[in-house]
Amino acid sequence: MKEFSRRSLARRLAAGGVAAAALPKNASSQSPAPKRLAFPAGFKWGCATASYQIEGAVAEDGRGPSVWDKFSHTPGKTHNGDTGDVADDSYHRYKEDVQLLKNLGAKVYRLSISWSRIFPEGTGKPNEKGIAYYEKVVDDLLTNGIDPYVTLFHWDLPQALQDRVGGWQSSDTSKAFAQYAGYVAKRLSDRVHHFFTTNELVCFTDLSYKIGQFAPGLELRPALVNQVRHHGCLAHGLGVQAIRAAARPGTQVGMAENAVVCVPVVETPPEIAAAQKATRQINAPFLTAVMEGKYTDAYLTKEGADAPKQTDAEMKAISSPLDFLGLNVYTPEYVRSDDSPAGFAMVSRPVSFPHMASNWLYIGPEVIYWAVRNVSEVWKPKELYITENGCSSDDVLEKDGHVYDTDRVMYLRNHLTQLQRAAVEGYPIKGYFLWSLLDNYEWADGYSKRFGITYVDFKTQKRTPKLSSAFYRETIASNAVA
Ligand code: GBH
Repeated sequence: MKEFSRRSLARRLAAGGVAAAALPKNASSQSPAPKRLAFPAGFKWGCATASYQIEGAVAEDGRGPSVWDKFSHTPGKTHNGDTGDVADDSYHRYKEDVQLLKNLGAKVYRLSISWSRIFPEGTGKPNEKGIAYYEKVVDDLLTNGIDPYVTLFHWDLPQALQDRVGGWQSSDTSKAFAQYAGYVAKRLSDRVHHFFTTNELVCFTDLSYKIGQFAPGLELRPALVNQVRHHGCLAHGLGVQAIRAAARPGTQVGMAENAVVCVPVVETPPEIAAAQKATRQINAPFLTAVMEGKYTDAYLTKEGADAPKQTDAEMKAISSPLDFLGLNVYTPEYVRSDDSPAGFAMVSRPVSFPHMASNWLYIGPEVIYWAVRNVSEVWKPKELYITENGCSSDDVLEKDGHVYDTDRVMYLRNHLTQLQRAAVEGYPIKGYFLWSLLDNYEWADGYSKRFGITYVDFKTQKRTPKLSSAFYRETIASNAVA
């Protein structure tokens, strides 16, 4: 495996780098490393992936189809008609991928489980081969000193549930999720100590049932969409209860949410207050409901007759106390104070606002500081993790065998600098999962967008750690921003 070693990278930079050239004549040829911004001792560094994006092996060992199999095989739905049929073939190459993590020095790894490997029909009889696969992966991680963090639902809903009950249009799917979550917790909680219920409520509800950009690709009317959102929240809540009931004592439960991150346009008390008001309002159908056990009056009033139908028992389940909260953080939304009753206004982005290779991925590194701080101050969660952060880049595998993804390093370095700021200010941030370990199947964008710190040649499945891997390894080794 060709990769940057800590020493050879240093040599390369010293030989040809600007720093060496700028040194006074009598200085040593090795310029000292800048003082690094340190993270608290024991900070958990890792990477994240998701089952459909990396596994492939879609028809193996009894796996049932998911909505993404059907959607990606429907002409016109994904870039170039790309599917996750093979993806990174991690189903067969997981040992190699665990070694990539080990070489990074990762302490933790966030992986997701494919529901339809465990319950091919969504409910009913579990498939022993499905659970056996994840037992193998988890055991290999543990053997290599890496603590697995397991996401139970990263969008690959069993197609059988879509066909039988309309997927997230029915609370039967929320109940089916709880059964599945409880079953996995029972089977794996002897070796997995952290579970996430759902990944990004807005993506498998709004993007999937309102905008139709993600599987199953529906465009429902507002009342139905609000009900879908509610069923997503309910799946999370019933899932928390089912995991607690089935898992060994001490098992920690949380969720991974991409709450809209409201960044104050200027860091002054009135603007910060506006951003925090916005945080509650903008996330009303999702994280606010989970943290507060009710939909905000503003949300219910705005939706009127289209508001979700709900019961007290459901809202109680939805707001089950969590051991930790995971935040997937990518892009800022800027907020300012104003004199409206809401007390805030969203600020639109100038056309010139910079973004990464994905058009939506606007770069505002302070987003990660404000994600942690707003959520901490508004809801006071016990513990926080960044469950995803990272970016796409138009990576090129150079003739020398390396990928110099300097833009990704820039993105990561600046986000980690802002995360360190939150950590030293004392917010309860415990760890960081970089998205992603590998280039992978980027949903509707297919293979056109690479998010990995490891380059994957999708023809040969050859893995090549990029420059950003060397950056991340150095960061992990020093527990400080490299
Ligand atoms: C996360 O979603 C996912 O959890 C992960 O699976 C994914 O690979 C990763 O981020 C990178 O995308 O095309 O303008 O309509 C992040 C949330 C939702 C952001 C879909 C981009 C499409 C915006 N994503 N959204 S647009």
